[in-house]
Amino acid sequence: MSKVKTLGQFIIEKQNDFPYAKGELSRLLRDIGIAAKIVNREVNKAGLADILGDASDSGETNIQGEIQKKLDVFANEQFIAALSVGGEVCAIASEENEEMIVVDNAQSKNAKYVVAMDPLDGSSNIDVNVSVGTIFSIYRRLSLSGPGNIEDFLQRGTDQVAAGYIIYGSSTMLVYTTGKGVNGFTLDPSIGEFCLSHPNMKTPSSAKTYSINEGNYVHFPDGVKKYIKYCQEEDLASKRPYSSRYIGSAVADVHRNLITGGIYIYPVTAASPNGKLRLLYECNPMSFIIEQAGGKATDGERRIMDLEIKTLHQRTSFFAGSADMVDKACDFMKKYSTAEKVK
Ligand code: AHM
Ligand code: MG
Repeated sequence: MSKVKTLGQFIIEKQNDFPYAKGELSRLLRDIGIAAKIVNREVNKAGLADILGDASDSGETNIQGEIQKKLDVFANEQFIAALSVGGEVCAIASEENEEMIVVDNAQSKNAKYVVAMDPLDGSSNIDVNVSVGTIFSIYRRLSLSGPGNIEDFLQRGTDQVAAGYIIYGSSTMLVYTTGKGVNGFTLDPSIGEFCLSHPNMKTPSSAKTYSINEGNYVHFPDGVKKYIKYCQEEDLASKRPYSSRYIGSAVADVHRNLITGGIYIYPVTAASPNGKLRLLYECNPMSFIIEQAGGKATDGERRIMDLEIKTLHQRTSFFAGSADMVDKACDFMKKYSTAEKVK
């Protein structure tokens, strides 16, 4: 008997852990896995096909004013299509769409979930063969029936039913949680299946990697500046100086730090006075995973998953990773940055 356990087998095996709507959440996760395989196929041949570059000659931009790459568009379409026909979702929120996408078709009549996603995060890395990712977050709808509405998305991170990411890296992995630990699956291209490779992932409470775009140093809050200096100081007991590792794809940076331990920080900066990353479909799902793996995620002061959410594309500063390291960074924020600077 093969010891390989596929994502599909694992989901079914674990579905009794789900608080409700067992078969439906299983099917939804399966739909995400299928879309991920299709996106993976395209990401992997990005250098071969004429798919690199901006979405249109005119430089089509998404609602945050960033240039969309063709693969962003492709990934967005694939996930929306898979979730729409899957029948378990009544609305989708995506980084690439200003408004939520209402799913109102025959299949979605009894849908109980909404999905928020960043279909292709780190897209500036596509052109240079560096890891990118998909992030997703699943909520139970609050509305009772019919198409979903905006209130269905404006729930706190603590209300997430499941969350995960796919990293299209040197291998492709899907990592997810339903609130009962974190499990990682590696895509075996020879059989076309995600196979359980990282059961019950736990992140070390402390480590020696810090990940931040230090090019923005001059614009960081004082607490972050002091924390970076702390990371660079020599101290044998705490194994400092730490190593600096920054890929520029949050999924890849968070994934590495999840496995080896470390801290990822995207603070407020002059260019991003509210932080750069989005609460709904980047920070909340990654925070759910990190916490489930034993780590912590804050905005420098408050737990990310407790933050109130008012808009789909709301941004926040983000300090996430090994618990002791996040605590330390927050100590520096408390000591050297006024509350105004981190809000
Ligand atoms: P994106 O969603 O437009 O790709 O932006 C999010 C990305 C993160 O993946 C990454 O950590 C960060 O932006 C990098 O930003 P910067 O280049 O400012 O360091
Ligand atoms: Mg993104």
